[in-house]
Amino acid sequence: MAPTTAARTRAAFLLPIFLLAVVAWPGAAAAAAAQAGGYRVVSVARAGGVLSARLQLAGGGARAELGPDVQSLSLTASLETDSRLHVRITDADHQRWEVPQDIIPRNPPHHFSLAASTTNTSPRSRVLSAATSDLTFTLHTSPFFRFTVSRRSSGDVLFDTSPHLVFKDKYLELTTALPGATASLYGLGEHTKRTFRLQRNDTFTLWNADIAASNLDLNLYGSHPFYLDVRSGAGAGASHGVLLLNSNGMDIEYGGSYLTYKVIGGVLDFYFFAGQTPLDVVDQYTQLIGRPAPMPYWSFGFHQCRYGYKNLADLEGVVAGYAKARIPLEVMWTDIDYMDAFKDFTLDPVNFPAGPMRRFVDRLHQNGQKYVVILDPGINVNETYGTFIRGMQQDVFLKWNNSNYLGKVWPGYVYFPDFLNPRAATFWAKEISLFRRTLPVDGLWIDMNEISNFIDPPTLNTIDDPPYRINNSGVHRPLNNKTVPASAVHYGGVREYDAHNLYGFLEARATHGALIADTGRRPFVLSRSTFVGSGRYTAHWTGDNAATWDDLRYSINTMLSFGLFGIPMVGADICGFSGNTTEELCSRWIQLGAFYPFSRDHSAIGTIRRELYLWETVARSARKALGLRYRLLPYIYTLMHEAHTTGAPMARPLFFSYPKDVNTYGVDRQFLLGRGVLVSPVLKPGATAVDAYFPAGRWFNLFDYSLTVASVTGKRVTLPAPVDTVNVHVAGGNILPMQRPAVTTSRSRQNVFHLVVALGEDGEADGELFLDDGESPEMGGEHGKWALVRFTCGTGPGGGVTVKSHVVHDSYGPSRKLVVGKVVFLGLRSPATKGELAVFVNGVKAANSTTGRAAALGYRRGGGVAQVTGLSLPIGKEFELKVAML
Ligand code: MIG
Repeated sequence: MAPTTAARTRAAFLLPIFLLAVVAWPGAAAAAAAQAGGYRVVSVARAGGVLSARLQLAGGGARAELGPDVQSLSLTASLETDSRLHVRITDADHQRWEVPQDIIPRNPPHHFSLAASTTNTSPRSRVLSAATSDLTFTLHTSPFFRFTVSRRSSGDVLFDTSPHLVFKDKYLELTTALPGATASLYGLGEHTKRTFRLQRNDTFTLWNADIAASNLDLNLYGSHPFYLDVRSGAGAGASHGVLLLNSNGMDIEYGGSYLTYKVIGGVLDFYFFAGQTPLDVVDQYTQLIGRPAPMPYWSFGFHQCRYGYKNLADLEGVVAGYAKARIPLEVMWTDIDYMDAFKDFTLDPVNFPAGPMRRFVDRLHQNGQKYVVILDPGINVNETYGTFIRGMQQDVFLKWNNSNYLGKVWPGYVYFPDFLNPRAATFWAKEISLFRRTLPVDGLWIDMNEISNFIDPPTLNTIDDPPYRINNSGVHRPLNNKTVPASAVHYGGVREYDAHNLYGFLEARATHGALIADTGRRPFVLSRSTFVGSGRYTAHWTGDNAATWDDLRYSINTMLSFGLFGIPMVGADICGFSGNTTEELCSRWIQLGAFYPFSRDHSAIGTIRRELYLWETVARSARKALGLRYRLLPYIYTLMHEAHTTGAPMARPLFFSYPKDVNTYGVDRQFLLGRGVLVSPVLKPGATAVDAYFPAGRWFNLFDYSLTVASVTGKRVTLPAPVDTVNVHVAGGNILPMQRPAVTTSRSRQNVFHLVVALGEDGEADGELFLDDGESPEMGGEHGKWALVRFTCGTGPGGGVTVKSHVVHDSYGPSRKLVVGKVVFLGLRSPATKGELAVFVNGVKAANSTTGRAAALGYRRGGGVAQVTGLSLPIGKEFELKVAML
């Protein structure tokens, strides 16, 4: 891959540069450092909507021990859309590594879509702004170069760089001031953190590594140099996002009042997303990096995995165990145990023989269940192994010192496919296709793709060990630690040093493409390693957690972070991966894990088994929590569609729905599924109650429909949480499409729909339902067959309520056969007792007939629950259902 061309436009309108007295940079913590480095603006130009400047090193430069400074830099700033500002700083005279265009497609440096203009607000600055953009960019020219990004509507300064800019071949440093306590930051992964909101005085290292997620604060499997900044104070909730599009290793230091990027390569390529709601930010972010891949409907069922299943009989026993316990099992998985000597695309002839395995998978399929297996990237160096032979013939492996790089993983010595090489994707697809002829697996799990290596390659030069050592593994380990050498060379001469963090992305892309080509269906890929934009191809699990109460809690932080990163299909190993779980922990874990977007039980070899049917309380918790998950599947799947079209996370922090409520900014022991379903799990041993925060409004318990809270302000409430119980509430204002559950999703999909209408204080509610076959490659879109129905509910003057459906789109045949059979109203205003309700369907009073047997059931004082049953309202036909108070 050739790096993109550096910006070279020369000044069209040279401006005189006025050098004035030093004006102290507001970021006090780093201001003193301004003397140590910095650049002067030597020219500024505007061409169309793009502001360009040339910067010249001032003085002697900084931190000589990290190498010579780049003398001359070029900067471009452009408002690429109404909500996106792009600021790029690079070497003016030499090309440098940048994230390839085919990984994150983006505008050429001088493309612009907004008619932006520049103004001289003072002799010391130039402002780039556009009438339709809330973001403005200011280039400050004196005494040193720096820039600010502001929000026009509020005057808020969002990004405010220090004049201390360092730009060397292998070290870039830039600091921005932050307003301290009024900025709440989220993102910058992947790490296991104690809190979801980033804590000050912390360093975030990004360098993909096979480090167990049970380790706090270390660089883990993926790299996402993106943060969301939510401001409190006046105009609370105004949010913006910042991406540093850079694949090199880096440390990001967060000091509360500043953020410093220390990056060992690439360019300073910043994107600012204006928001200003958190949902706007992820929408704008995923517009750039790519929308999350649609996941097949079945992938929202429950998954069971383990490292250490012994043989086929073991797998069969697990499948039978779930059936017997009446706990839904959608997908059975197998870890590396199935392989012959851990070689990809082979089957252990003794324990997992091909014929019986094939019949096992066929039986799963007949039963509406699915099968997924693991793949590791390393291909065993073995002259009798077909995959290896073909890989050699096609010359697809990663190079080092002019031969294939020899690493070591489970199968022993391996070569790694170089997924930057287009031939590697072809090779990989062919192997997957061949393997699927033996065993028609439904999805693929790609592990160890950081790349994980059991040997530490030697450190030969300053590429393997650059002058600035990022805080790899928490102790500044060399880059090569437990991975392939940074001096390894990819296709096109690309150094592993630059592309290291992209490997998981590239393997996920190749695997996704392979599955689509081979099956013609919507792929399911689960990848451990990810980068910016991986959500286009893959789901993610949080890696090797431990069976501890802390890791149960931290799983929420990582899940919510991946929602911000555009990878909404995420979950943690339920019951804990390493160590021995306990009945109580496993019980609480399935209560939480039933609401992870990706819900899978997984465990490590040598630990005690933890399938959900093994303990009575775990089984009870599972039936209850997964029962609700399966009832909510139409809602969850609709969230997938929303994620795919707008980037909205499926599991969201509370502030996504309540950005004005600053009390939500630190909440990370609860989360929302979509807009209005609040999950408040127990995260402590021995607890039979849970302290939960409820933002203002009404909240109804989704298990018994009782009104738990109705408050005009946010409220902390202690909720009962007996051992088999998780608290899940719906906020007033939401209509949830639900369906009668079944043991598999293919069956639950055929069942009758229910609508739960949770009325807000204003007597209104709305919601939507997306439906398609759940497995076509496209979800929605121009050519797909799908239905989108919007539901609204309003309250009339007499207290009667009317639900209307509005068919937004319908090219999905079954939508006219699938029906709503029941509508449950929560929070009806005036007391209704049995016999006092009249139901009208499409204006006609529905008698006790098949079209509408009306009943007011389970009415409770304060709750106002009324249930209309016996309906048969086709999803694909508009309807109006009125419940009048007589
Ligand atoms: O070296 O395949 O994170 O889920 O069970 C360990 C065995 C390799 C790490 C994965 C884990 C998986 C395990 N793998």
